Amino acid sequence: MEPRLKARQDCGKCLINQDVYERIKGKVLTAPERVNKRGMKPCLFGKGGTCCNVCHMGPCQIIEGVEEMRGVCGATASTVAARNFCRMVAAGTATHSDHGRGIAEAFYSVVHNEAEDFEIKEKAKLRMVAHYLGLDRKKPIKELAKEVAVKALEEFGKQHGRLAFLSRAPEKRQEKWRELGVESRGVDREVVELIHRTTVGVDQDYRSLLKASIRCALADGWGGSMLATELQDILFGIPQPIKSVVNLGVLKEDMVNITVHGHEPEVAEALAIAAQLPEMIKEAQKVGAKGINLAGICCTGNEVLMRRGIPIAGSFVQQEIALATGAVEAMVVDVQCIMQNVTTVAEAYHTAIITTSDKAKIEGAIHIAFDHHKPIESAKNILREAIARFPKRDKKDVYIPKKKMDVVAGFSHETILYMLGGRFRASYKPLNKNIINGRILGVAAIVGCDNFRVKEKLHIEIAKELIANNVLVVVTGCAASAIGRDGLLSPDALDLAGESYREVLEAIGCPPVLHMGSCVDNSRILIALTEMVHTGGLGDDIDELPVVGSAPEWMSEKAIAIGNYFVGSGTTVVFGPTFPTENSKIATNYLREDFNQMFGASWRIARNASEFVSIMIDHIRKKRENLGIDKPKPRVLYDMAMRRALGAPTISPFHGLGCFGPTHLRVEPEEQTQ
Ligand code: XCC
Repeated sequence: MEPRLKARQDCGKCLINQDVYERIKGKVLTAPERVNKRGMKPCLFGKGGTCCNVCHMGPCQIIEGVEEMRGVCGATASTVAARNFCRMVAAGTATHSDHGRGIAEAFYSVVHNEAEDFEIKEKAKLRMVAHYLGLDRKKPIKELAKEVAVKALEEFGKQHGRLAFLSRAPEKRQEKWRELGVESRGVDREVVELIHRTTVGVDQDYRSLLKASIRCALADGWGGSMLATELQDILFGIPQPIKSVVNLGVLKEDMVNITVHGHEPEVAEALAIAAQLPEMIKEAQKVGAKGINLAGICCTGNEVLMRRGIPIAGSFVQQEIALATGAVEAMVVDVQCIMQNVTTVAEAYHTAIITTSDKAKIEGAIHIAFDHHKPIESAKNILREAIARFPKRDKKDVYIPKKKMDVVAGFSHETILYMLGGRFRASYKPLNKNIINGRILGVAAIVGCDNFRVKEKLHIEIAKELIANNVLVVVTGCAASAIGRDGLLSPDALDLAGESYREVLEAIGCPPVLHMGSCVDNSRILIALTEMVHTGGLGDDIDELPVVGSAPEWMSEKAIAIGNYFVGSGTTVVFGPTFPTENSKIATNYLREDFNQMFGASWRIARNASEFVSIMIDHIRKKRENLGIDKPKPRVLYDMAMRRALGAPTISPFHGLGCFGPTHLRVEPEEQTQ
């Protein structure tokens, strides 16, 4: 193995755009300063999961093993830690799933001709989704789309049975879920039930609580998130590799700069269309700007980067300093991960913070409700507000750092299929083959947030070391932006890959780290893993694959929901540097050992980059050993029949659309276009 990279001593987050931070110091308090100036460290009970505040006899601080330090009601540390963990899973599931419901509602309006401007872009994908929703995929597109809209919305409120997309998982995994009784019913039902279990005097067995958390989390990964991703793809297009740029240097001095921030792509898609309209460009020119420049923040940014190549100005930790460039006319936000402080920072400049969702208003912001029946009209209103701010920009205040980095994004699981297998034989076969022959050691995901409290640049250090060790790395969320800033999403980073991995990459021509999208797009990874299982040679279930996940700087509850659905689906995940059940060894051990018994995957904790990489690589090696592919294989000599078999892959009707699984259906060519 290559030597491990040394951990940095300085604060990675402050160094990202130190020059901009210096300029607002003393003017406005920002998050990195608050971390230092708050005067107290995070509460140890709260951080480790043993502060109980589900009733008002407390909050009770619990110490495991100390009788007097159980809750007033007698709640143990393991129960309280498990409850708090469950609440995070429920919140994360609710968040992704309400995003999914929002897009399902928009989809419903579009296909029922109640909305202008958007239309179905991916008909073949619509048919695939229809099939998994239990519909007759051969119906005419317009009729089918209406049925898909209704069915998709019903998935949220379903009371019985199981979520439709669970049937996309490998057969063995589905059996496991059935046996363990963790098949999710409706998304809403799982969230409500899990919250119910955690209230005073309900479920008081950490084992029962933690097992229930899987049922809820699966409703996120294979439910709300997957529906969000699939419906977004159908409406806005399946991402394909696309070049772009990341970091604050994407802002333009001579243009009206608008950052789109949050998670749902609908508003940003409409803004992207409206910003190109000659009438809007003229309006911008009238106030002295050359045009309108859109740039993304957080996952809304990832959504429009993946599909349109719109540059990313910043990740979660850069949202305040994007405003502190003094060059942003408006920050348009939808939902999630928007720090309340953005309005305070914006007040120091000419910038408008524009909220667009009735679910997410911020004191001090302007609210322009986005009407998904009239997306472009709504977008124009937003653009006009931004354009009106341009003349108020104070040139003395403007400082746009030069730093930006080229990236290639847009690696949907469909793209990976084509990329590896070629246009006519799209398949995961080459990936599996390269894993089996050892050129690729395994696959690792680095996902989730970046975090002001984490000093190291963990994402980058972990990614560098993994690719140097021939591990294929996929990324999503703010981790992807962070890794992009350091150049690892560019084919120019090939030199950093281990020799055998580099050979594979050179043949395909892609970067060593693949950007697979936003937070909800982690569901793309579930499908890619399922494809690897179906392709063969790496076991019959996801837990047999030499793959591992990580969220090295997680901060949002959503990350816990994501981690939990990966574990429930058979992928071990490594989180850190802190973990929300740590104060209860019993609960934490259950997540590691007992979950491993049940799901073939566990939650692991790492404190620094080196620990992350050790756990991840050891895990991949262990899986390789179990599969018997840890040693170089003797050459197998093929006879004619075997060669013929190699040349006759099973072509799925949903060729290139992912997750066609073991059921090989026939689709007539005209079905693709009707
Ligand atoms: Fe939020 Fe998705 Fe985390 Fe970034 S990564 S800080 S959740 S935007 Ni999902």
